[in-house]
Amino acid sequence: MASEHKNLSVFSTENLPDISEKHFAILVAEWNSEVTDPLFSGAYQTLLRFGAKEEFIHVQTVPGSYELSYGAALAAQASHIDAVICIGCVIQGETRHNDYINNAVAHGLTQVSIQYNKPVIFGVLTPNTLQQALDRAGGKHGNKGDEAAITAIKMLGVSF
Ligand code: RBF
Repeated sequence: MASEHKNLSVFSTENLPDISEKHFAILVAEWNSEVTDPLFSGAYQTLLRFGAKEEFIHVQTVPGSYELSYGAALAAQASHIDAVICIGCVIQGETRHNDYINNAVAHGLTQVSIQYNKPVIFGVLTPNTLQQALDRAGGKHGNKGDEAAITAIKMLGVSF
């Protein structure tokens, strides 16, 4: 998990499932786009790197992270979508808006995942500062977008 001392984008990529026929939705919040753009690029490139087809990656922006839940619900209810990756960045401000947004999105995405039985990945940064966010969006702590994509791929390999 996130740590100041570890590059988080070092992860195991052994035994990943074949995703060449899988369809992915990537939802990207427009707020803090200097952070969400590189997170998106990381997720997109990682899906391609591990075998996803470009034409099977469906990208949609939403205004802010709060809107990710609704976007995820629309994506997850689409029968051809296999996994949903949600990208956002909510930076702590002087008021408690970040708590409300973060809690709402975390619960919303969990609910969508369970309702539609599909992986819905929480690729939302919740930093105290913009610098902390940039450090995790292709900076010194790696790119959480890469990790979100790997998590989606791994979850497609989970079955009982
Ligand atoms: N959306 C984000 O994705 N990141 C933010 O840091 C963020 N900060 C916000 C701060 C305030 C005070 C408000 C009212 C909204 C903020 N939003 C942010 C937008 C939010 O996710 C959503 O788009 C709007 O609240 C409209 O539903």
